[in-house]
Amino acid sequence: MLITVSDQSALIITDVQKDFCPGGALPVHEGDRVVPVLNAYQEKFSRVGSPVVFTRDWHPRNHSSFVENGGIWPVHCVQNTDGAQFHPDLQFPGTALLVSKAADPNLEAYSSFDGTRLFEMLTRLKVETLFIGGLTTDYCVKCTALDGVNFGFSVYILKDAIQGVNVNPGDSEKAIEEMSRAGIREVTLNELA
Ligand code: VGL
Ligand code: ZN
Repeated sequence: MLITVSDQSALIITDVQKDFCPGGALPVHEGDRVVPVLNAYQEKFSRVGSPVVFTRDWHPRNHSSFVENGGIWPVHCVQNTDGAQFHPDLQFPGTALLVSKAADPNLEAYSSFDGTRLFEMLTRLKVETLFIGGLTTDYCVKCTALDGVNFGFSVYILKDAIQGVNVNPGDSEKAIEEMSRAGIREVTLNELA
């Protein structure tokens, strides 16, 4: 069945940053695999004038999620560093919207709604349906999708354009099950009209 992208849909491209890709500080296995697929999704949304939102993990150097500050992650996506840049092959059109998250040193924020203007941005644009892809399935994609449902959006995840960090084996599968239980549906590029 085809799903139609309308002007009430938004594409959310989550954290496709160098540090989450092979060679980065917190590399996701085959994280860069999502890049060409997300570029193809962007074409579909741009064609009908639907908003495309890019989120980025944007930590201060003293962020509490880093091991040295009591957290669980290696230092990654530090504001204004090379590792925090988007993957160089990811298209970033002039009309793109940018959301930076987890910038408060004392708060972990996996959801792109947490501590940002994303909800206001989407409401102002009269968006009703979210299509969420990017990195990582088991953290940021999952938390953003679940928050999206709680905020009243209809939510799809891009099954062919997400990749998980899998701290424990199977975390991505578990995340997908959790999202499914919350009413989040999966879609692939060829199912989008
Ligand atoms: C993320 C781990 C640490 C994510 C952010 O964006 O999914 N994962 N910080
Ligand atoms: Zn982070």
